[in-house]
Amino acid sequence: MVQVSRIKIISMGDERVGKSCLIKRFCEEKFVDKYVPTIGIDFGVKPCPMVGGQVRVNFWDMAGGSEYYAVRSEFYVDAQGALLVFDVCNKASFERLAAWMEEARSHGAPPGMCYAVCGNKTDAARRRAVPEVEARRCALACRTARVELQRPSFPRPLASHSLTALRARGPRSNRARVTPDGYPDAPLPPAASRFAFGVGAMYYETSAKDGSNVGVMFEDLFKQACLLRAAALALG
Ligand SMILES: Nc1nc2c(ncn2[C@@H]2O[C@H](COP(=O)(O)OP(=O)(O)OP(=O)(O)O)[C@@H](O)[C@H]2O)c(=O)[nH]1
Ligand SMILES: [Mg+2]
Repeated sequence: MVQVSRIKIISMGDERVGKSCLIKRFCEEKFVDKYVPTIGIDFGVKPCPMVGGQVRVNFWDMAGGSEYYAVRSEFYVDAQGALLVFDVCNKASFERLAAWMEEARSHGAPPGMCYAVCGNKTDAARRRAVPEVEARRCALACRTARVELQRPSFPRPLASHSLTALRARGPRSNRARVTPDGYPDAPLPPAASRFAFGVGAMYYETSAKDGSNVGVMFEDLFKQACLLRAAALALG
């Protein structure tokens, strides 16, 4: 496979959902309670060890406020991966996920860009307004929308964990109804769901405050982003 030396990761989602805190947690293992809004875009670099060598991860952390719509428009192009974040205590931020995907599409995000949909602030369980099951269903819809945007000219093999999960689920007739990461009763035809799992959009319940699932979410996203970049480099 072509060696990937750098990937571009962007953050998407309404203001205050915790995009900057997730990145800070991953890069610096820190959490700050005080809200410091991102002004426009913040840029950061983190070298990350990956199979095959070190990869330079370029983070473009976008401000979520609607007043930054025009500023954000330039940063979708050439991204391989996106954190698509909502606050599990803020239903409106959840309901705007589809609008964020549409913004990405209309501003030139690559159709195959990988999404890690994050339901953030799970530490605040008592204030939770979006049940996990509902969030997982919506994330699956994001996946499906993304798959429909793609021309499957270079379909990728299923991720190994997806294959294991599909095998473990038993008879073929049930396979499209339960996703590898536990989506219930996904109303997808097998071909679409197989392709969706193969391209690797995922849902994670995260907390930038206590660190839950932050590392695994970024690692999975980087792996998918590296595959996408390698495919793009191979195709010239
Ligand atoms: N309880 C809790 N609070 C969080 C968590 N993540 C972020 N916050 C708080 O939520 C507020 C907003 O966090 P940010 O990371 O600045 O949000 P953002 O999405 O980057 O916001 P913009 O830059 O305005 O788009 C801050 O007060 C954080 O301390 C979390 O996992 N749990
Ligand atoms: Mg921010």
